[in-house]
Amino acid sequence: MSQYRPTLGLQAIVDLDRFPLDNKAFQEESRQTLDRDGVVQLSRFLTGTALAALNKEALSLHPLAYFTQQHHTVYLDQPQQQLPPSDARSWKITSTKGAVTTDQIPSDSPLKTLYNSGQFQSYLCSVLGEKALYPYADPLSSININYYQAGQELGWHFDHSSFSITLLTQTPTAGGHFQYLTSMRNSAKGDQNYSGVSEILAGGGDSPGMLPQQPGDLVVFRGRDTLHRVTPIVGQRMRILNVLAYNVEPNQSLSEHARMTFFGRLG
Ligand SMILES: O=C(O)CCC(=O)C(=O)O
Ligand SMILES: [Fe+2]
Repeated sequence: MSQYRPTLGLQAIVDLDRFPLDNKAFQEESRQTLDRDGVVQLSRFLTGTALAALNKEALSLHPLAYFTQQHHTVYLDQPQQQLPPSDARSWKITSTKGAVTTDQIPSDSPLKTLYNSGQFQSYLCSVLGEKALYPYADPLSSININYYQAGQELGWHFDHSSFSITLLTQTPTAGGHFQYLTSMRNSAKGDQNYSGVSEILAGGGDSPGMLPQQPGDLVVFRGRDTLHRVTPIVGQRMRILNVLAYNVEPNQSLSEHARMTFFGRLG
């Protein structure tokens, strides 16, 4: 027997009293924080009802997750073995996580309501300084649920994309900390900062900042020039992170190579 589940509207998903998404002053405050820190964290953004629904959904979809382990550099390239082992271009980074894709998430999921909400997208546009945001043209990449199990991690890296939007719904038993160091390269100017990045990989340099994330938090993050990682998960409770991915141009698909790597299929 199928269970009746009322579709939640935006006001039932987001705490709009604390986070008035269409308020200009609130948008401006978030934009300034993002520009200054490279990250905006809205603590307990989700209502308790939405958080419980999303966690239940993520746990029920977990058997469908595709798990991968990758080796790459912080720049997401293939390690150049001919360089000295201490060089950031040869230093091998490991990333392991599982992903459930957009097409596997029910159409009435609060994740989809939030992702498609005009009010939410307008807020993001004003915070990010973008005119419009578009979903991926392929059926897999717009919304993903990521699972990090015991021992899994995302090693130090820079993102290809200029921004990411995530919603954490479950913290692990221990570990799984999001750490970051801002302004560790200047990709717009082609400055990869090999020496500074190599120093961090060797355990030196500045101590990274840590984002103390709680279930229900929304994070808007600029990861292209900010070196970041998720430390290994410890214990049996998984870390569960929902990723809302948008494009700034219409009709874009995630590359076939990336889809095969992260999802094991194209559609
Ligand atoms: O899991 C996270 O919080 C960050 C994920 C991340 O950095 C990435 O997917 O590139
Ligand atoms: Fe990242």
